[in-house]
Amino acid sequence: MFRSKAEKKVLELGYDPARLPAGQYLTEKWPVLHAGSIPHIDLDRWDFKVWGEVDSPLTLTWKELSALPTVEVTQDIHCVTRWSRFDATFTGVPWSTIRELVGPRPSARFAIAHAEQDYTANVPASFLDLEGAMLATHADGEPLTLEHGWPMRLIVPGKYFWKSAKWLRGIELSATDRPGFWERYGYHNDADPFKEQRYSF
Ligand SMILES: Nc1nc2c(c(=O)[nH]1)N[C@H]1C(S)=C(S)[C@@H](COP(=O)(O)O)O[C@H]1N2
Ligand SMILES: [Mo]
Repeated sequence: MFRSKAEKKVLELGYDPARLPAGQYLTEKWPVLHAGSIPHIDLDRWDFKVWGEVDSPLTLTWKELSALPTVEVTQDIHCVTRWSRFDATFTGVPWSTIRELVGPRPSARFAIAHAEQDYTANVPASFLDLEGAMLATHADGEPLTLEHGWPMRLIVPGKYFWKSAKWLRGIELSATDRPGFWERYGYHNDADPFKEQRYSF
C-alpha cells in the first residue's frame, strides 16, 4: 500500500495513521500561528462575556472564571496550514458549565467566538457541545503561554485549529451565522479536517 512520507512518520512514531487527516503532516513541536500581534492583557481588567440568544447573559472576571470547575482533555489538533499535533492536553472550563449558566435559547444555533483585537471565529453552536469543547487556560499541564493564547483560548475539538480562538474574551450565541476572521477570507465554514474542509471555494 502506498504511504506518504507524512504517514510513514506517523507510523514510525507508533501512532495510528488514521489519526492524520489527508494533506497534513505530524509535528512534535507546537507551532505558533496567528494574524496580527500578541495582545497585551491586564488580568485585573480582563473579563469574559457570553451574550446573544441566551436567557442569562454572563460576565465573568478572571477570578470568577478561575473558580469554575475544570476538565482535562487530550486531543489532536490540526492547522489548515497542514501541521497536526497529536495528544495535546488542554485544561479548562467545559462549555457545558457555561451553557448551564447562560441557558441558550432554542434560537441559539450559531456561536461566534470573540477574541482580543477583533479576531472572531464562527461555529454551529452544536460544535461546542462536543466532548473536549472548553475555555482552556492550560496546555500540557502548564498555564497557556502568551503566544498560545494566555490567559484563555477556546478549544473546538476535531476542527481545523483556526476555530479555536486564542485570547478569547467572549462567546456570542446567535440565531444567524456570521463568518469570522478567516471565514471571511474564504476558509470553510465547518472546518472538518477529515473532510479536508479547508476553503469554501
Ligand atoms: N485570536 C486569535 N486566535 C487564533 C488565531 C488568530 O489569528 N487570532 N489563529 C488561529 C489559527 S489559524 C491557528 S492554527 C491556531 C494556532 O494556535 P497556536 O498558535 O496555539 O498553535 O490559533 C487560532 N486562533
Ligand atoms: Mo491555522
